Amino acid sequence: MLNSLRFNQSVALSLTLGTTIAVFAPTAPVQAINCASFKTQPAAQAYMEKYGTRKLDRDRDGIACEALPKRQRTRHNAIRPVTTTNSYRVVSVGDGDTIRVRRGNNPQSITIRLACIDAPEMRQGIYGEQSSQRLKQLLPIGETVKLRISATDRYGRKVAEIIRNGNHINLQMVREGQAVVYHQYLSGCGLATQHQLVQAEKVAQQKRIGFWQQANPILPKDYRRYQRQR
Ligand SMILES: [Ca+2]
Repeated sequence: MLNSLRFNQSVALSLTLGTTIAVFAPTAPVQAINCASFKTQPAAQAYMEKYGTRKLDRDRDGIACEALPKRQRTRHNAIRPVTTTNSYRVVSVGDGDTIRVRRGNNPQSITIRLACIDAPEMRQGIYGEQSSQRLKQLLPIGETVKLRISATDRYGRKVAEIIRNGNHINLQMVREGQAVVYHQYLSGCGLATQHQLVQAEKVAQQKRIGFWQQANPILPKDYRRYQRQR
């Protein structure tokens, strides 16, 4: 009787172990995901949008694996204008112009590129980290924000103006010299906001605050171009 019980326990244990292995084994490859796991940048982007894997975006600009080949630009991945204003919750902050948000109880978060502004790159001296830190203070995790989404960029990020408690965050970042105006993409914001952004940048430059403290500031877009040419 005792032996039979032991035998049954042993069978039950093996079955449990067998089941455990069968359940957990398939998840192992996910742990090893990195940029080498994808053939194209859009494929890596789609994976990151779904699972939020940080390893795919070490410079925290919301673009996964920028070194991977991009598919040819098609109507599908060109910038598409869409304008909606809705409430979202902050999930995380990347660099000074990128965040992730979630709408309602939707389990999937989306990447947002702040419209009309350009924050220093994370490798641009102390200014990239400072800008990211400031955006984290302005947009604490879990807070509700309103987004005016104006487009989807070619990396699949939503381009948006962000309002928290009536404060226009994109404009605030420019006021504090934590981001510069992205003049070539100014049309992503409402007309009144465009005017405010340009004025705010002039004042920040004159007062030499944040990024404008530098004797010879390199605009983030120029910094990225130099990096690409290296
Ligand atoms: Ca990136």
